[in-house]
Amino acid sequence: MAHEKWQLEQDITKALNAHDFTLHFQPIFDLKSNRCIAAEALIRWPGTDLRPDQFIPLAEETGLIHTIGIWVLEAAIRQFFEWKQAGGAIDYISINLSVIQLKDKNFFDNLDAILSRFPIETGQVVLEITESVMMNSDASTVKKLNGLRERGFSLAIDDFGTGFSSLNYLKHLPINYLKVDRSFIKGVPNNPHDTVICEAIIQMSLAMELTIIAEGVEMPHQMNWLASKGVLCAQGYFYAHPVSAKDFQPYIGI
Ligand code: G
Ligand code: G
Ligand code: MN
Repeated sequence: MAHEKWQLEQDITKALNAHDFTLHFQPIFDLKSNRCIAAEALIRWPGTDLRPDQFIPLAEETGLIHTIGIWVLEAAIRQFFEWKQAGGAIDYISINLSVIQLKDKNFFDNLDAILSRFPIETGQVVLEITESVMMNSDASTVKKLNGLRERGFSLAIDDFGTGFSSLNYLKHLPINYLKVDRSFIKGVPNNPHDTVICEAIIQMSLAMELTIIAEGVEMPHQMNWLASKGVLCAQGYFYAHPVSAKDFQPYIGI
C-alpha cells in the first residue's frame, strides 16, 4: 500500500512534467431556457484509468495539489479566455479548488500571473470548494476566501448537503453558489426524504440569496421538479456528460 502510494506520487510528478493531464468540461444548463450557460472544468489523466477522486486526495496529502491545482486554474482560465475571444456564448467557468491550495504562500502571486496573461472577467469564474473543508475553515482560510472575493471571483460550495452539521458557517463565509450534491437530487421527487431536504435547501438559498446549481440530474422528472421549485441551474447526464474542450464548443455556439 505504502509502495503503491509512493509509485502514484512519482507518476503524478512525471505526468505533470510531461503535460499529461487534461481538462474535460461538463455543461451547466439554465433550467428556464434549457440552454448551456457555463462549464465545470474536471481534470482527466489520459492513458490511465485513474479518476480524480483516486489521485486528488493523494495529491492533497503530498502537496502535489499545489502544482496540479495551479495547472488546472491556468488551463481552465486560458480555455475560458479563448472561448470568449472566439465569441462563445458562455457566462462563466466553474473550477474545483482544493482549500489546501490556499495554504501555498505563492498561491495569490501565481493566480495573479495567470490573470495577467489571460485577462478574463473574474466575476465570470466560480471557484468550487467542498463543503466539509469549508466547515472546518480557520481564520486564515476565511481571509483567503475573502481575498478571492476581493479579486472578483465567485465562490461555490461543492457537494452541498453531504458534510453539514451546522449551517452557521454559511453566514460567515463569502459564498455565492450552492451545488446540491447529487445524492439528494437522485431521490427527487419520489423519495420523500431527499425531496424534503432539497426543498429545505432551496428555501434556505432563496433567503440567503445563494444561487443553486443542482448536480447529477439524470432524469427528466428530476429536471421538471427542480424547475417547478425555482431552481435556475443544473448539470448532469440528463443534459451532458463531461466532454473534451473541442466537443464542448458546440454547446456555446462555436
Ligand atoms: O468528474 P469526476 O469523476 O471526474 O470528478 C470526481 C471528483 O474529483 C469530483 O468531486 C471533483 O470535484 C473532483 N475534481 C475533478 N477535477 C478536479 C480538479 O481539477 N481539482 C480538484 N481539486 N478536484 C477535482
Ligand atoms: O464533486 P463534483 O461535483 O465536482 O463532481 C463532479 C462529478 O460528478 C464528476 O465525477 C462527474 O463526472 C460526475 N457527474 C456529473 N454528472 C453526473 C450525473 O448525472 N450522474 C452521476 N452519477 N455523476 C455525474
Ligand atoms: Mn465540482
